[in-house]
Amino acid sequence: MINKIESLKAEIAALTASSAAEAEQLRIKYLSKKGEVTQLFTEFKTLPAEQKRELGARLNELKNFATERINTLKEAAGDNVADADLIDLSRTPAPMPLGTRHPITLVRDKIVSIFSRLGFTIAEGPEIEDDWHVFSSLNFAADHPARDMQDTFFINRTPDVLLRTHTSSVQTRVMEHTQPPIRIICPGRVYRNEAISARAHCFFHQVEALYVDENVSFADLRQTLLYFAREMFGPQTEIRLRPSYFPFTEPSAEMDISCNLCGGKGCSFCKHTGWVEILGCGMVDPNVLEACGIDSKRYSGFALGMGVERITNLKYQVKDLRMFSENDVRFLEEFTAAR
Ligand code: 2U9
Repeated sequence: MINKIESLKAEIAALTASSAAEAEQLRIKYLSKKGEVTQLFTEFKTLPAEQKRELGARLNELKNFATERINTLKEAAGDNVADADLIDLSRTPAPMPLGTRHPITLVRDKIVSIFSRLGFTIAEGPEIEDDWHVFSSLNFAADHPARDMQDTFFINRTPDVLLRTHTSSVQTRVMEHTQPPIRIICPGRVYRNEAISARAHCFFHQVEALYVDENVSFADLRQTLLYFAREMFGPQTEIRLRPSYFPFTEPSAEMDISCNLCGGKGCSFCKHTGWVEILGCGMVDPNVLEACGIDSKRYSGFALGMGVERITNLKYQVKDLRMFSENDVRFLEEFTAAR
């Protein structure tokens, strides 16, 4: 019996198959009910007990060896006829996971699309900027705190090479080489030297808009804002403007919308006021128009700016700003339906 086992083992080790069908024939020859290896098990039953212990182990080893060897031959042959028969080629394939757009992208695209419908076109500019386009052209005083190292990232500690703190630098660049009418929307990433927390981050995203032409008035600004708020948050949305101050606009205002969670009745989200702040705006300061080569006696303009994270928080109630940059798939997958 030992000799038989050893010679079968050598025989099986030397087997070859040029197709899966051939390998299947080998399986039948050695491992089927009447196969040569299986026959040895039948013979084994008739042996005296004292021989069974050693031979049993060898026989099992042979069976495992034969199974593995023939499977390997089948896989190597590739054209696995038996498997191919099992594939239903008419079956609808399993859906491919498509991924989702990032919530900031979704909201940015929505803001841009609302302003596009009003005739605004997209303008973009560099994230690494100079003092003129980020501060000086925008009427920032020489000692304005935003120019401080504490608030702005300066590259190589050079006062004239910095990461933009707002996308207003894009508008100044456009005004420098374009005469009105100008109607642009500027989406982009901005950087501020802030400690990272649930409510602040060292980078975030803005969308700013600028409209410069003859006779542009505060009424044009207000109506544009009302259209935007209702397209973004629903037709029942009300707006209110509160006086504010920015170096680059005069007069300036901050806009609140009626709380989209409680409908203006008052809840913990709007601190029981019925209103939530969403953006800043104003009439472009004549100094800014002049600094960019536009005649402030002939032209006037309005501008507005908003943080995309803030709008996203209002729309989707995201409590912690850090969620936007951690790329936790469980968070991102919540936006599948909004795709
Ligand atoms: C030019 C002239 C004027 C853009 C404006 C704001 C008001 C504003 C903030 C909202 C939240 C920035 O992201 S935030 O921190 N923005 O309040 N931005 S008016 O005014 C301009 C821009 C360019 C040439």
